[in-house]
Amino acid sequence: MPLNCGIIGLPTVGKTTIFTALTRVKAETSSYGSSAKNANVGIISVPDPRLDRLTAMFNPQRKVPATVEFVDIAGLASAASKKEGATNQFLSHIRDSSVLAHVVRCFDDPELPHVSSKISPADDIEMLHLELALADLETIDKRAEKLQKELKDPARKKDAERELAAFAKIRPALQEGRPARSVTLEAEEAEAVRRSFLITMKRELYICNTDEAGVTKGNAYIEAARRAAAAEGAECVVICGKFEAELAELQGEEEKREFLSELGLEESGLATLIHAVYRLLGLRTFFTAGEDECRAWTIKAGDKAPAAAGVIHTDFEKGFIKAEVYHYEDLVALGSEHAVRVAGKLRQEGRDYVVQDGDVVFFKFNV
Ligand SMILES: Nc1nc2c(ncn2[C@@H]2O[C@H](COP(=O)(O)OP(=O)(O)OP(=O)(O)O)[C@@H](O)[C@H]2O)c(=O)[nH]1
Ligand SMILES: [Mg+2]
Repeated sequence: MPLNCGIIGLPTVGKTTIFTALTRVKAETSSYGSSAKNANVGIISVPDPRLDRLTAMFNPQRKVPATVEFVDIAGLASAASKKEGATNQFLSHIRDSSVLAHVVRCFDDPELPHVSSKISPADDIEMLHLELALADLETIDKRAEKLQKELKDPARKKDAERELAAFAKIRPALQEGRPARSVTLEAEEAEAVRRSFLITMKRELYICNTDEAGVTKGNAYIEAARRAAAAEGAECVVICGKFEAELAELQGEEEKREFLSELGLEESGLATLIHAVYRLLGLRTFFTAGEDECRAWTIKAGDKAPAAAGVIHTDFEKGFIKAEVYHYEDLVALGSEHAVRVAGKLRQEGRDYVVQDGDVVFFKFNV
């Protein structure tokens, strides 16, 4: 299952513009709230210079980067929350996301009215959070009824009690419009509450959609969004949707670099965003490299060798025997896989080995 990032935000803040720039999937932008429309889905390759280097060394038939799926979800205004169908659709797309990228409007454009009378990132963030918190409150209330019944079943009593204890702590936060993830829970409560799939438990990062001047010099809106993000310990990425859309149209790498450097940028907003998503989810990349294929794979920090093998194929995990591992840096330093072997940098690792970011791995398994 690919890592999935849901793009959320109020209407007409530039979600679809950013989505299209990132994924190059053509989607309809709007000048009005399009809350009834379906979500757009696009898969992007994770840019990774290490994979480029591996490909140059192994000269394989295929180069396969890691991927992230982006889902562009139509904006939800509080007015739209009264239209039940639109709200449910909006919420179900959010439920499917592994992480949320919350787009906040940080540009002025008199031609393009904002849902509120004025542009205020802090108020916008609060408005959307309130909607999500209300949805979770509803989930909690429904689930609590079910858990009351489970209390009578000795086999399920303990878990039900833990989940209800978590609800008791989470409910007051939600009532104030604060996300469930901001509440401190005991480890067992946190584990139990996972079963209710609360939206506001998902991690969130912010995308300030700004103009070209905003990207290079910043502005008061960005500062306000940054403060709101910092208050919850969240990351904040600054992107110019319009600029990224133009950048995505360019074909050659050279041309792109020039375009970026004209604005004094090193990396496109896309790369910045993906790296932020990776950090947020604690993701790591390992590689498989050979003559037929060089490929980047995504795992979670702390994943052990069998779990990493399972990302490639469930059979690899089931029949895991061992992993042959060396590090990308050693390969680059020594120049070839053969040299890595000779230098004794290729190790045999077992089930308990925690795969590291930048490991090049060959799995041995039997089925
Ligand atoms: N000036 C300016 N306009 C932008 C920028 N990004 C997007 N827009 C414009 O804002 C309008 C709305 O953009 P969309 O990308 O459709 O916004 P959205 O958030 O997907 O809107 P909904 O799906 O209706 O919620 C379009 O006319 C875009 O061209 C930007 O950075 N600067
Ligand atoms: Mg849109």
